[in-house]
Amino acid sequence: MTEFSFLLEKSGAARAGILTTPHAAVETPCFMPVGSQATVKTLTPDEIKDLGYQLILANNYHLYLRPGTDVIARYGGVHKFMGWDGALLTDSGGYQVFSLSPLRKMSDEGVTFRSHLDGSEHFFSPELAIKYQEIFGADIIMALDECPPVEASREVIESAVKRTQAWAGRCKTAKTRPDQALFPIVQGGLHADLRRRSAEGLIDADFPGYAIGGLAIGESKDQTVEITAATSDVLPVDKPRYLMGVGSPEDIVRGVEVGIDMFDSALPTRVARNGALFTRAGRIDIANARYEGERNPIEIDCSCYTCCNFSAGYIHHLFRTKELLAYRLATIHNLFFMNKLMANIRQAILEERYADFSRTFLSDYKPTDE
Ligand code: PRF
Ligand code: ZN
Repeated sequence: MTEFSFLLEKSGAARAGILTTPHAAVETPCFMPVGSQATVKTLTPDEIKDLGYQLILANNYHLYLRPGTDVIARYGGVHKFMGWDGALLTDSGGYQVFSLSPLRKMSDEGVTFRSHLDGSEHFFSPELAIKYQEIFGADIIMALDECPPVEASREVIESAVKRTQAWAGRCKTAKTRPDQALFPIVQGGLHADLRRRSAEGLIDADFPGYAIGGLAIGESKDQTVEITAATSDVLPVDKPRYLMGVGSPEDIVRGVEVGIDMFDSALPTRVARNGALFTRAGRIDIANARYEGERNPIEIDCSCYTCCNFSAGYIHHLFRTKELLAYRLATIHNLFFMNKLMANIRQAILEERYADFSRTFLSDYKPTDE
């Protein structure tokens, strides 16, 4: 597959590279904004590009249920449907079936689930997850996996590892499009030995990149980092590593430290719509009374559209009055912050001062402002 490649510019614990896909070349470590329903909430594709993003994420589960594969097929895929010409990754839906469906039944064949929208019954097999993702046409597609809750027994997690590996093989066999890269997903809960076994089994089947799933689902942040490190350690050096569903600025800085190249999370855009804005000193709550009448921007030296044009007091007013512009301006600021963070991370790696960067960032950044 010549349309897909990963060039490592700097390798060590923290890595910097360039991920080339049919629609765009992406500098790593990268953060992917989430657009589950074929829209990064409140922004246009032009705005996402202007913020510096070349790769975004959509979801097989959401798009399969609504508007459905037939509708998207009529447009020739998600890119044309949503007017996005950059790179796109779709998640397989395995995780969403677990987190959103009110009812599901797993077997080796696949998973039967009920729609969270209307209760209708549906079935995903590895083969169908690939079939739908081929219709959607993302640059990177994900294998169907089983993601048990963190507190599940070792037996349940061991069986999920086996099933996830068998399903990755079936996804690879089912795949027909040469212009899409398929990533399998490492599971194994908080058991370092199961993580290693899961990774090694997938590596034997040789994929163009590997994802780490089943984390950031309720365990402590130290556990997330520890298991990510143990998994990352056994993954091939020359392939991209994607930590699914992570996340926050502080989690990304720690993930990069243990060798992760790609991240996605709805958190920066979701918390923005609740008035939680990222700054170097941590998250602020713009609805707090302390911002009433504030004439400075959210962050004095931020060069995002929001900070260049509006005061923190004005954004505070928009949130207090629930004006729609509030959600757009807050999303723009947080996504600008995330992109700037990734650029700073990358530069620090290239200049071989990532340990310093990480220490300084984590000591300055307070996850919440109270
Ligand atoms: N599997 C899939 N998608 C995911 C996860 C997973 O385990 C997670 C867990 N953090 C987020 N998104 N397929
Ligand atoms: Zn800003």
